[in-house]
Amino acid sequence: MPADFNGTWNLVRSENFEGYMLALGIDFATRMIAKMLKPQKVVKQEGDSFTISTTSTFRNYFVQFTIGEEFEEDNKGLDNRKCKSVVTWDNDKLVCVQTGEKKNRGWTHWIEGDELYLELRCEGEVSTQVFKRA
Ligand code: YOG
Repeated sequence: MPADFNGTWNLVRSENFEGYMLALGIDFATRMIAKMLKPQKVVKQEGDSFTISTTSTFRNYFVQFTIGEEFEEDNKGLDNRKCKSVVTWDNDKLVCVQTGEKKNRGWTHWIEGDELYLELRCEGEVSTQVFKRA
């Protein structure tokens, strides 16, 4: 029985988001705004089908996927690159590989206690974001 990520989650802390944004080539002014944000995630999970919407006062991002099915991801409003993405289960972790111009790009979600974790990877940088239920 895989983990249940359903719910509304608010960012409570993060590590090295600056490094991750630098690896993505996000400009200084945008990074200054982005690092102040406290985004909210709404995860809807039905079996192996997911929608994740991430909203903030600055930009919003929405992604929809089914486990094991590669999809074209357009990172509009983020770094604006396109990539081919696929999400799989690694035990109770949700692992996304984003193949494109940037090496080693992807993310992993998992739940630890009452917290939702998101590890963001790009090139040599790793950022961790932690969310709590709203
Ligand atoms: O989440 O892919 O939950 O897609 C990554 C920001 C900041 C915009 C956030 C807006 C990357 C300016 C989404 C933040 C930095 C900075 C709120 C992470 C790029 C631009 C949208 C993500 C996955 C997994 C779902």
